[in-house]
Amino acid sequence: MAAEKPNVVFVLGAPGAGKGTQCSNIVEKFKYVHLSAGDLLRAERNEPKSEFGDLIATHIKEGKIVPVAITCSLLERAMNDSMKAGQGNNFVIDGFPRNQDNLDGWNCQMGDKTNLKFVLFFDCPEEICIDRCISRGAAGSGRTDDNKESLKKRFETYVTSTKPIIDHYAEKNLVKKVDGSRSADAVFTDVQALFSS
Ligand code: UP5
Ligand code: MG
Repeated sequence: MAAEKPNVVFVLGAPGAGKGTQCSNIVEKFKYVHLSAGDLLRAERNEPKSEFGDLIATHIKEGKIVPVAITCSLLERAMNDSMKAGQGNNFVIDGFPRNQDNLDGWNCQMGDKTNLKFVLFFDCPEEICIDRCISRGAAGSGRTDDNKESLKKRFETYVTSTKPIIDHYAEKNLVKKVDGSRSADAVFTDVQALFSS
């Protein structure tokens, strides 16, 4: 890890709330590297040599959260690779931490090595989120979890496991909440204001 601690913004919200879309916007406009925990897990799942491929595949399809040791190691490796490649040390970490196991694992492995700036939370009603993911699936996203059955489970997991983590950070005054139900451009106007301040 570099001498200067990397800055981290966690980006949380329900499935389909717009985390990935807005992280792409953030990277275009600000000096941030986007690390999507979900993308890293999907890449690891597709790696023929990975010992975790089957476990990750099942967890994603069932909307369950992969054990933190796997996710945290993927995130740490991606951060190190990115810093070695000279891409800077500001990271938006998308879709993590999403349960208590994630939070504890991150704090233990990465807490002292990173500087958590804030948590960006996209608040968006379930019906809108589900419509977005179903449309994305219908348009050929290829995601094994963009179907009604998986989405029901993803939402259950979000409500029971991830929302308490957002509440935990809110208690520490670390959450910046944005209404994610509007157009992507309108959402980004608010996001920009947060990153510019
Ligand atoms: N869209 C986006 N913004 C829009 C807007 N404002 N108006 C209209 N449409 C909008 O957007 C979703 C869709 O909506 C897209 O088609 C987009 O164009 C459109 P996106 O930006 O992708 O939303 P996002 O919140 O990123 O939705 P995503 O489906 O990626 O959320 P999830 O949190 O469910 O997915 P993730 O990839 O993070 O995780 C998938 C699974 O991996 C989890 O269920 C879990 O099994 C596993 N996982 C872990 O186990 N641990 C982790 O740490 C992370 C993931
Ligand atoms: Mg995403």
